[in-house]
Amino acid sequence: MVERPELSDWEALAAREVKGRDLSWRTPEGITVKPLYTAEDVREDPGLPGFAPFTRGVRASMYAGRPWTIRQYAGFSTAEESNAFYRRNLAAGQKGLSVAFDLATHRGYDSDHPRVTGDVGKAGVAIDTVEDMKILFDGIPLDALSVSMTMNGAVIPVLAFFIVAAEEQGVHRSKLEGTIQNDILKEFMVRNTYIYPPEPSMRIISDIFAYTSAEMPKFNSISISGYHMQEAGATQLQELAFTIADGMEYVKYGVASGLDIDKFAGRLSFFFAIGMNFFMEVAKLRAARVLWHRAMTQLGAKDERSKMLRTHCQTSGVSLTEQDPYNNVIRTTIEAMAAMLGGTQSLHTNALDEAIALPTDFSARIARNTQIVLQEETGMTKVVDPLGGSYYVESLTQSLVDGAWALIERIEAEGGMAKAVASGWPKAMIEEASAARAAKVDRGEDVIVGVNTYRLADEAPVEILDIDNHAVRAGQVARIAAVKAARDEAAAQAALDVLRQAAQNPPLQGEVASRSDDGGVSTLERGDTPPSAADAAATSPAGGGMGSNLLALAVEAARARATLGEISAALEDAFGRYGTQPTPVSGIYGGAYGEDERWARLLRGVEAVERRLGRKPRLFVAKMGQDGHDRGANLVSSMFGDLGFEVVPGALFQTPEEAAQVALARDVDVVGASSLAAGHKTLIPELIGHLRDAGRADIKVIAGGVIPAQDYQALYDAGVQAIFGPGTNLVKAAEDVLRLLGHNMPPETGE
Ligand code: MLC
Ligand code: 5AD
Repeated sequence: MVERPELSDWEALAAREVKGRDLSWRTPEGITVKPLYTAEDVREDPGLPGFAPFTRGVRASMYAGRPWTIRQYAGFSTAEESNAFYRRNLAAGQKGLSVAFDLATHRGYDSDHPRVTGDVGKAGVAIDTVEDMKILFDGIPLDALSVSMTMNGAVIPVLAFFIVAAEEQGVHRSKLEGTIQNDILKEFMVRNTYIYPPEPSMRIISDIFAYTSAEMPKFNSISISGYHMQEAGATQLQELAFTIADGMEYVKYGVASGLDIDKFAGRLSFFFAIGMNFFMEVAKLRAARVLWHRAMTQLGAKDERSKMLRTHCQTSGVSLTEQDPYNNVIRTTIEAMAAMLGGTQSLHTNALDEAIALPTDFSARIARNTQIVLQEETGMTKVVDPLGGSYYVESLTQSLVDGAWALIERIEAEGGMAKAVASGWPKAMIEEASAARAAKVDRGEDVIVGVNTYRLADEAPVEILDIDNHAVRAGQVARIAAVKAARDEAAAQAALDVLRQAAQNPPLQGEVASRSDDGGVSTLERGDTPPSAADAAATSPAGGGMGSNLLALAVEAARARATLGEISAALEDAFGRYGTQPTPVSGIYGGAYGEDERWARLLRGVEAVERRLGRKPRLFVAKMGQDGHDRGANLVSSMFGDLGFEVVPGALFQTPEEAAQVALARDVDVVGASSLAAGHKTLIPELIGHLRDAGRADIKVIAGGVIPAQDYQALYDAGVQAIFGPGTNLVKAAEDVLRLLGHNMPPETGE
C-alpha cells in the first residue's frame, strides 16, 4: 500500500480495475472529459461571487439573499384564458410572468389574416390590439411583478401594446419591470419568427435600446438567447459562443446608433437552455459570465453592471420525450438543478407533456413545483455557488471559456455575428451537430430511456390540452372589428402614416443619443414621470430626438388603436418581408452509419425504387403555417438526401395551397409535412384537399413532428398515410416510406 498516493498511483489502480479500458469521454463539444479531476486541473481561482468576472455568480448573496425567479413561460388560446391561467399559477407560487404569443402574432399578422388560419391561439396567446393586452393583464398589477415577453418579429407593436396597456392600468412605463426577447440574430439562425430583413431588424433593436434606456429604466431591453440554438441541435459550446457573439453585435449596433454603452448595457439580459449534460451546463453558465465580462471590457464598458451577465434559463425541450413521458419529470428536475447550480436569475421548468402539446393545469403544476421543492425543501439555496472549487467544474468552465472565446475570435475576425449569420455558417454548424446527435440516438449510442432503451410495450396516452383554433379565431376576428369600429379612424391612420414615414427614413447617426443624453434618463433618475421627451417627440415627429424612434411612434399608434397587423404592415411597407430557402446539410447522418447493414439495405431499397421509376424518388418536405421550427424538417431532408432521394426542401410559412403547388410542379412522390406548432389538424387536410382537386390523390402525404396520438385517426381519415411522432427513428421512418413507394422492404429490422 502506498503511504500518500500520487496521481500516478491512482492511474495505475484505476487501469487495473477496468483492465486498461479508456475511461475518457469525448463530449459533443470536443472536450475530452477524464474520469478524475484534481487540483492540478484548476488553472484559475474563480474568485468570489458578486465580484468581477462573476464566475461564481452576479450577486454576493445569490439565492441565500433571494432565490431565482420562478418564471413559467405560458400562453394559449385567448387573452381571457391565458389571464386566468396566469392568475392560477401566481396563486400557486409562480413569481414572475412570461408570455407566449401565438405564431400569427409573432409574424405580424392579425388573427383575421388568411395566412394564419391554422395558427391562431395554438402555440401561444392571440394578441391583435391593446384591448387584448389589457385583458391579458387584467387584475395583474404590472408595477408589482416582472413580465417577460417572448417577441422578436413583431416586437414593436407588442412592446407598444404592453406600454399602453400598463398606462391604461395606471402604471407608467418607468415603473415596468420585465424583459422583451427582442433577439433577432438567433431568429435568422434557428427560431425563424423574423418578419423584416436583417438590417432594418437591427435598427428596430437599437430603437428599442434607445427608448427603454431613456424611458423604462427597470426593463430589460433584450434577452440574448442561446436556448433555441441548443433546441436546434447546437452543442453547449456553440450555444455559448454564438450567444455571446450575438450580444457583442447588439452592443456594437447600439453604440453605432449613438448610444453610450454604459447607459444601455446594464439592461441586456441572456437566456440559455439547460440540457442533460449536467456539469457541462453548470460550467456553461459560469463560463458565460466570464466571457461576457471579457467581451464588454473589450467593447469599452466601464460600469461593472454593464459587464454582468444576468440570465434566464429554461430546461431543455428537445431532451424530453413523447414515449414514457413521466421520465420527463426526472429529466427536468436534473436540468433545473444544473440551472440553479450554475447561478441562473430566473427559470422555466418544462412540463412532462412537452413533446406532445402545451401544458395542462396538471402538468404545469408539477413543472412549477419542481422549482418550489428545490427552493423550499432542499436547503440547496442556502449556500452560494456550492459547486465552486469542484476541480471538475472549474476545469470544465475554463475549457468552455477557452473554446468559446476561440470561436468568438473567429467571428469577430470575420466582421461580427451579423455577417456570420448572413453567410450561414453558424446555422450549418448547428445543423451538422444536430444530424450527428440524431444518428447517435438512432444508432443507440446515446441512450434515451424509454425511446431507444427500456421502451414500453404499451404507451398509455396522457391527457393533453387541445385548443379549438377556429373558435379562438372567430372571437378574435369579432374583437378586431369592434376595436376598428370604435376608434377614431383618421387618428389611427395618421399615426400609422407617421410610423411608415419614420421607417422609410432612417435616423441620422447620433440623433437618438443626443436625445437620451439630455432627456429621459435624467428625468427618470429624479423619479419623475411624464411629460417625457418620447411622448413629446412622438406627437411632433418633426421635432427630432425620439421623433423617428419606431417604438415611440408605435406607442402613439397603439394608443390610437391601430392593430398589430397594421403596425407591422406599416413597417413592412418600408422594410419588406424576409424569406429564406433551407439548405440541408449532407453526409453527416448517413456518414455516421458507415458500412451498417441496415443502412445498406435502405440504400438498395432506394436504388430499386429508382430503377422502377426511371428517376430518383422525390420527397417534398413541407412547412406550412407560421411554424418556423425547422430542426426536424432539416434533419429529414438531409437524411433522405443521404439515402439518394431527390429532396425538395420547402420554404417556411407556406399556405397549404402553396405547398400543393410545389408538390405538383416538382411532381413529387411523397410530401412530408412537418408540424411542431399544432396547426396539423387544419393545414394537412387542406393540403390533401388541394392535391385531390388537382387529380393527384396518388401523391403520398406523410406527417411528422409534435402530433398527439389523439389526433392520429383524424389525420388518417383525412388521407395521411403515415405519421412519425417525436422520437421516431429516422431509419425506421425511411423503411416505412420505401414501403409506401411500393418497395417490398422486409419487415425484419430489429425495431
Ligand atoms: C436579485 N436581486 C437581489 C438579489 N437577487 N437583490 C439583493 N440580493 C439578491 N441576492 C434583485 C435584482 O437586482 C433585481 O433588481 C431584482 O432582485 C430581480 O432579480 P433578477 O435576478 O434580476 O431576476 P428577474 O427580475 O427575474 O430577471 C431575470 C432576468 C430577466 C434579468 C434574466 O431578463 C428575465 O426575467 N428574463 C426572463 C426571460 C424569459 O422568461 N424568457 C422566456 C423565453 S421562452 P434590479 O433592480 O437590479 O433589476 C422562449 C421559448 C420560445 O423563448 O421559443 O418561444
Ligand atoms: N406555453 C408553455 N410553454 C411553451 N413553450 C412554447 N410555447 C409554450 C406555451 N405556449 C415551451 C416549450 C418549448 C419551448 C420553446 O418553450 O417548452 O419547447
